[in-house]
Amino acid sequence: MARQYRIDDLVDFAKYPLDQPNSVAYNSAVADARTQLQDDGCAVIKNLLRPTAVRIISQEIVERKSKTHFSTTKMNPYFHSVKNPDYPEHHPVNTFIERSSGFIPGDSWNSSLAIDVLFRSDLLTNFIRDSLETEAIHCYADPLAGLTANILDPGQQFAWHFDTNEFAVTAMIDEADDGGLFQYVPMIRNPDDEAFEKIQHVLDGNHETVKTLELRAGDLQIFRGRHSLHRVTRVPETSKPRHAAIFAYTAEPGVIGRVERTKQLFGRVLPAHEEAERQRVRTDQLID
Ligand SMILES: O=C(O)CCC(=O)C(=O)O
Ligand SMILES: [Fe+2]
Repeated sequence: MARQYRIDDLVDFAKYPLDQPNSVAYNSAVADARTQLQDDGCAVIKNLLRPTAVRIISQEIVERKSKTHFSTTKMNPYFHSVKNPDYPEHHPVNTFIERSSGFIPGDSWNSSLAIDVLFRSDLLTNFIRDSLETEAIHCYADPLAGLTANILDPGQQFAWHFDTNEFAVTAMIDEADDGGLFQYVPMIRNPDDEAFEKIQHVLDGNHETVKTLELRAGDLQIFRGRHSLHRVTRVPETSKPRHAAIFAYTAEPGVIGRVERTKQLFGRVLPAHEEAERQRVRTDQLID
């Protein structure tokens, strides 16, 4: 399908010259993002999107809202909903919290849409890569989980969890009037330490280590969600819905999500998921 939008229709290049990586403005934006990411695995790029881009993407999301897969379940931070007798009762693996939000899946979009142009833009990906100080990043190859919109309708929340992909980028499109806040605990675990005690402390409601973001429509958030426990707080019944575009990237190319989690998030799997289960590409041994 023909592309209607160019990346500079969507991102204000006067403010963020993604096409001029040697410019002072580009380098100062990258330096700022790097500092934020080094400090706590999360960076907010304020007003990256033009207001018109926010309006266009909001409409793209609203038009596809009926495709949202809502799966109201109680889940642990690893997206499991069934008790595991190998672990104690009072343990993150056996602590289940409501997740009532939903995703519009990756196969709802097409290349004519602004949301897709943004996700697949090499210029934006380069900026994210430079901010993360990494060699290369790749659009998450999962056909459902790569490009999604996270939907929190009034009354809904997204429970504490870890992501399976190394990095995620969120473009806030429609913020809630109240609530619907992104909260996280920077780098609470690492590949050598599951940090179950620290995680349980947060799940028990102790929030000294919790940070809260003030994301506004048009802001971009770069987040290392594999190691930082995070959630979106409940959107009150009185608020308008919260819509965020979620761009998932991986350090390695060709990563596809697990069958079980894909079913839970999207209610179905595609042949690519079954195939990937057989030939798994993973970069760590964390429980999920
Ligand atoms: O909507 C957000 O801000 C983040 C959602 C999230 O954590 C996720 O999709 O894994
Ligand atoms: Fe997440």
